[in-house]
Amino acid sequence: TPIYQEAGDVGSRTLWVVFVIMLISSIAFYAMAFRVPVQKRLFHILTAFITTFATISYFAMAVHDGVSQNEITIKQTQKHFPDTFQTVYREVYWARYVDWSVTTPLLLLDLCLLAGLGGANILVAVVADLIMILTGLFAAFTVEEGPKWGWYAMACIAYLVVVYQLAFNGRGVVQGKDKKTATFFSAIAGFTLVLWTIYPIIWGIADGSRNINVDSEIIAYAVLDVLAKPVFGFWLLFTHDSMSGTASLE
Ligand code: RET
Repeated sequence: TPIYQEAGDVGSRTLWVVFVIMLISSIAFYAMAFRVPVQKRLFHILTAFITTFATISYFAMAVHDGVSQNEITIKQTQKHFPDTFQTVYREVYWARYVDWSVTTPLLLLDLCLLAGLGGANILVAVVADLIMILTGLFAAFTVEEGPKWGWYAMACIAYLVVVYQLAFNGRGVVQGKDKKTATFFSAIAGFTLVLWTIYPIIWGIADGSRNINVDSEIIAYAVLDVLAKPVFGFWLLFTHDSMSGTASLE
């Protein structure tokens, strides 16, 4: 008999709660965008788009679109007995990867523009980020252990490129701006890097090695997503609005 690993009540309710948080944040960000002068609006619009995509993807997951079943066959070898095979069906929330492939580049754009990074560096960060999400998607759907961790390793290397762009190039170039912007960049980019690093860890113990159940996986990503999008967004926009001079973050 196959084993089904799927969301229970707690998981489904969590998806709806995050859907509402993303929706309310999006409305708030669009409202804030209207209130600032047009020269300051770029960060507001980017940030509002990020939570808009998250709203859509959480809706998709909550109504159970954007979810598929991965069929995994596990060979159980026992002494003196013939090999037995156990089939596991685990839910894969692929809507996350659609969301991440759009929103993580937009989040990076927020940070790169704040730092004042040049076009080439922005492009490298964004493309490395896309490679990270796409190879992560392959990792999620490949059921063979070898290729799965191969894809995962590729995604991690791409992630290191993103970290390098923010932590080294971003920090370097923001030093040339006013002190307030430099301090703020260090804080919010540091917050981002810590949060982002937890995603591959969760992935490894949830999707990767199936050591935690689907409900725990949903809750872990829910907490991270709320911190990485709405909390990040409010922090960025309130700070941006309070900074004197419209050009300070452009
Ligand atoms: C995967 C698995 C493969 C290895 C790595 C990953 C990194 C994912 C990241 C996701 C960030 C998502 C954010 C969402 C916002 O709400 C794809 C999990 C490195 C960094 C910030």
